[in-house]
Amino acid sequence: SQGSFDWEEYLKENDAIPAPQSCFKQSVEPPVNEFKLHQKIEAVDPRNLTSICVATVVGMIGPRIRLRLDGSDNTNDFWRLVDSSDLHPVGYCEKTGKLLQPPLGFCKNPTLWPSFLQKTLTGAERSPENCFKKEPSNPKTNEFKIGMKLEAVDRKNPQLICPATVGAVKGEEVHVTFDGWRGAFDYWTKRDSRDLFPVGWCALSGHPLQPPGQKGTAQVKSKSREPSVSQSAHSPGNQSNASKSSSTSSSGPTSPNLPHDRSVS
Ligand code: MLY
Repeated sequence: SQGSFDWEEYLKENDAIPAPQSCFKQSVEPPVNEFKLHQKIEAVDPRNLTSICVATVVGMIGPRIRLRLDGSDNTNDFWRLVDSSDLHPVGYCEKTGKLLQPPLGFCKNPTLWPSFLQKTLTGAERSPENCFKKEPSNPKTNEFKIGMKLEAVDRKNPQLICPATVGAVKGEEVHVTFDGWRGAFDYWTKRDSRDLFPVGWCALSGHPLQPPGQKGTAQVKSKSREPSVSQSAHSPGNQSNASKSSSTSSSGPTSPNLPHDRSVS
């Protein structure tokens, strides 16, 4: 399905505008991915942000790498941009006087951590310094407006980046709604989240972009079954319930199919 989605056409059809680049904590030129599979790094444990752990690069897509914490199983894998400040070369903790920690849920007896650590690093390839790119600076002002389009990580399927719409803005947070999906994937996040990208970012960075879903895209011109639904009703609140109707033929994805421990950030 990659390449079958055309933003330009889609924006026209939906009479929508993209959120400006200046909204995002992303560099204008996506960073180059110089990591290699199986290399080891030090990374902030996503479930315990004060802790830095050894991690292995187990996958990559465009400028994003998939990480597995050494001593943890594959159910806690997570994705990071190569310019994430959560990533450091092996040796970072030692240099900065921090302790390398076992991951939350370390698979062995904690007393075995020191020997596990030594073993896991011995002979392993380490990502060189040049792989780690400088994190972009924070966007200064909140220019997100309801209805603006963007590309966003699907946090329930974090390998995916999808067309999305700003559903609401509240203080420093934005409500990200996924185009063509019924609300089960939507989330609130800080406006400077690394999971949000300007329209065109995937194309620029060589990352696949999912096409929008098929479920009644209550966008601008909805020949809607819900006549009173206006564009602003697409915004926050009880969207997932409001848009669920047993009489519709669309079978939106339901949470029981979804992993619960995958949310990134
Ligand atoms: N297999 C999943 C994929 C859902 C992806 C939704 N994203 C793109 C918003 C499902 O159909 O439930």
